[in-house]
Amino acid sequence: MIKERLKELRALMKNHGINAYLLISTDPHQNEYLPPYWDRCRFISGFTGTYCRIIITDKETMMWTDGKEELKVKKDLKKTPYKYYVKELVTADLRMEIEWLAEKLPRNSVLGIDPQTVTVTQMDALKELLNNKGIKVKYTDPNLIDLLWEKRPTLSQSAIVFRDKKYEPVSAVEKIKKLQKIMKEKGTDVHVISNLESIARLLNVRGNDIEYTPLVISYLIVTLDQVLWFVNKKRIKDLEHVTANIIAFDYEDFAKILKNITEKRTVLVDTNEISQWIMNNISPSAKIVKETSPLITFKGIKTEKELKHIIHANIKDSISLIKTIHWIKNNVGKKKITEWDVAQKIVEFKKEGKVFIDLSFGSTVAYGKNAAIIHYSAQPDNSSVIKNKGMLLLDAGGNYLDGTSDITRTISVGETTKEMKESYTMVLKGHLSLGQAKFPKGTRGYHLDVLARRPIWDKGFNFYHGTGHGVGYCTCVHETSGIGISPLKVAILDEGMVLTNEPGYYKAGHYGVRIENCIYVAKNSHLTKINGKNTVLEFKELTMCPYEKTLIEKNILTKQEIEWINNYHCLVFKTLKAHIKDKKILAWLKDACATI
Ligand SMILES: [Mn+2]
Repeated sequence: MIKERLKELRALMKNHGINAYLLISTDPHQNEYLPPYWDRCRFISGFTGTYCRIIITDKETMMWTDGKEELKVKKDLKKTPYKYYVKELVTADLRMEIEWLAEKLPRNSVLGIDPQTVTVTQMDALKELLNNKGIKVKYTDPNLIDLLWEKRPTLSQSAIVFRDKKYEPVSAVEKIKKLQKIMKEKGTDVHVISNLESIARLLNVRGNDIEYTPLVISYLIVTLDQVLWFVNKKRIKDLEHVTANIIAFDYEDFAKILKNITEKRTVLVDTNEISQWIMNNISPSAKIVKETSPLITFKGIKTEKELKHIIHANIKDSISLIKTIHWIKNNVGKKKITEWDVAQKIVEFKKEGKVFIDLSFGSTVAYGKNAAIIHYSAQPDNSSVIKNKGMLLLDAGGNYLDGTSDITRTISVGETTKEMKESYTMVLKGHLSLGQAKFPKGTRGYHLDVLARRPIWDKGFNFYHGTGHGVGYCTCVHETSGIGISPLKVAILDEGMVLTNEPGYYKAGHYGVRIENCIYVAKNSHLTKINGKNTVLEFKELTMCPYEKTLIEKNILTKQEIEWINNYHCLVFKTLKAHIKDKKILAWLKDACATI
């Protein structure tokens, strides 16, 4: 089937005068997780993972993916003509892909690209790379895959939810006014928005258009006196909500109206967010102002009231994981439990939490050597039996009306080796060192990355994923605000930001350890100033789940680290005590949180 599709695509390429076609696993909104409607990479390759880039030439088919997809890519591409490469570090540019392409094609060849799947920033870099290699670009609109895709899935038709005041104390009207004021100050009069998380947070709307991500597929154009929302109008049950000069248009009308409304206007665009296709559809008479969207800050910084909800959502989510761990510890070795069974239990316990919507991503339940595969996901027909020996890694999160969460715990399910304990303790040291950091205002995510990595580097190891990512508010588990802790995250950390702290260590073929808490940035309560001037910030814990005491090698911890662990465990028990009704679970938790 894949071979047939490739044959058809190559015929189309020939008709369009294209020598190679580039496919990127994203959509017109630059989503990380795609609705099936836009999963063109899966259609043309059979790849079921999330991240990939594909180049198809007349003779070859090549895919690039990242470490967390290694297992999937191996399995999915087995019976296809695809070759693949697993990247150690994922970057936004396409240097590696273009270098490969330049070796395969003579100069003056033409590369076809769907301009909806690249941001303006990516396209600028891509043009330069291609120019250096003498390769020309041809935009295809529509995407060539769409022309041969029969029985294509449809987009969500479900009703759009307008959020309750309880969760959104600041109304859409107020937020829009604030945005318009900023636009005016910047001397701009139109702002074009394609990022779905920005639209959801600005308009206080949610949907279920993408698995695990309660967003609404739409575009938004904000002018100084109007808001134009391009969305499937049939999905708005109660048009009353669409007030305050918000006018709803059909999604398909976006490009046409964009061209008209931007005529001779000054347009604010965030080139890291909007696609080249949007840029191509702005009136040529418009003056373009390229700047970070003010909505990045709107999203990234949670208000005090939002934080209160987020704290509550994280308590519920922590309890669900505690119940899962308690269930595993009570049943392992007594009856047959597979990774898949645990994944089902996770959902079951999360559903007990009030206003739970769905998981915030597909849970990872990885036993033994499977945990060395980052983001491994057990399948119903292919999942390991958990024996009462070694370690188990659990990474799961939920979306609740009052917040989004993400927790990882590595637990012991029986006898463990000294090496495992040392590895666990090494990761815990990194996790504690970052979590306990006090830093001056102005510090950026990448400044702090070394804190989590140092204890791991000291042992001659490293981990190939980010140390932390921003977490949304009933939106994306990987927030699109650019916040995070990794060498690539440059955003300045500020009060009210929610992110994760998740160092790890993976020994291929043996085991994996990751410890992850959701945290938020707050003013430090003791040190108020650095050098008598700057505000001091710190992280506060959102996740309330004990570390695995049986995996802690106390003799390689410092006195301070032991104190941090004891303080955290004390806080966990104090916070959760009133919320846990089951006496057995409460007794288990008390023990798990006892002083070491
Ligand atoms: Mn995470």
